[in-house]
Amino acid sequence: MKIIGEKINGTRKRVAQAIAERDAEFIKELAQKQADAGSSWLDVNAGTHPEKEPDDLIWLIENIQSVVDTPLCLDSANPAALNVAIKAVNKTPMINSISGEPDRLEKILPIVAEHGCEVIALAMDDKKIPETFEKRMEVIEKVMEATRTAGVADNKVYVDPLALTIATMNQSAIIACDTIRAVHAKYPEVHFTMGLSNISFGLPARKQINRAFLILAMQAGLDSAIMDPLDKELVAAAITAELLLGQDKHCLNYVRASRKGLFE
Ligand code: THG
Repeated sequence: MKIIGEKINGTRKRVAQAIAERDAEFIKELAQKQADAGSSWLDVNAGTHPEKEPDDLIWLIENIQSVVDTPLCLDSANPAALNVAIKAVNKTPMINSISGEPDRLEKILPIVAEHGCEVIALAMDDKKIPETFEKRMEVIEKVMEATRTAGVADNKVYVDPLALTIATMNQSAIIACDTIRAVHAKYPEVHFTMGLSNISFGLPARKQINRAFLILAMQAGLDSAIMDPLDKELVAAAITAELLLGQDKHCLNYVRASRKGLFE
């Protein structure tokens, strides 16, 4: 289970404030903590207006890279911002994201192909999220046709089945898991990820829901998630689920986590 640390996101109030005030120390600390907690990538989302986004992304990237060497996951739908950001990174980043939207495929996929990036592919098009796993699968088939044509290997693609909140969509978790299973059956090399906490939006005790959902989705084939790496119980759930799914040879990772006090 690979973690994409979610915390450097300008849609969060405190991060928006740090970006506006150029509070570098706050961002560096978020980067350091998430890296120390075992993140494989750090998501970077400036969450600002398109005109400000390139400058803000560069500022974030430079500060993050001054303290950690964890690869970044550039979270933007803005090709201009991505084109600028990609020149500022020290390591090949993951791009978050493309989708079935023709505009994104035309403008973002070439960046991915040129730089050999990993890329998150959302199971939606033109801002519409299909309501059945079959329709999400159709979108992903279209996206995979495009990534293959662009020369992006299947194992560089991370499909995001999109988990909408269970508060308003009773079958949301099931649909996400079914989408993962269907995509995996047809494209066995493809990876999966998702914004885990979407599932619990609008409900109390969200961490409880996020944790149970992570385990269900891992059973379906989820192998990475955009999540809070500082939530110890969530990380503990991931490591334990991995153990039970036969993904932890000789139980080494589980035992190491236990020795480090993760389960206390
Ligand atoms: N899929 C993909 N990318 C994504 C998402 C997705 N990027 C953005 C988002 N969804 C995932 N990232 C976050 C980042 C932070 C929080 C949630 C999702 C977060 N949420 C808390 C909350 O909502 O209560 C706290 C808010 C706060 O601290 O202000 O922190 O689905 N591909």
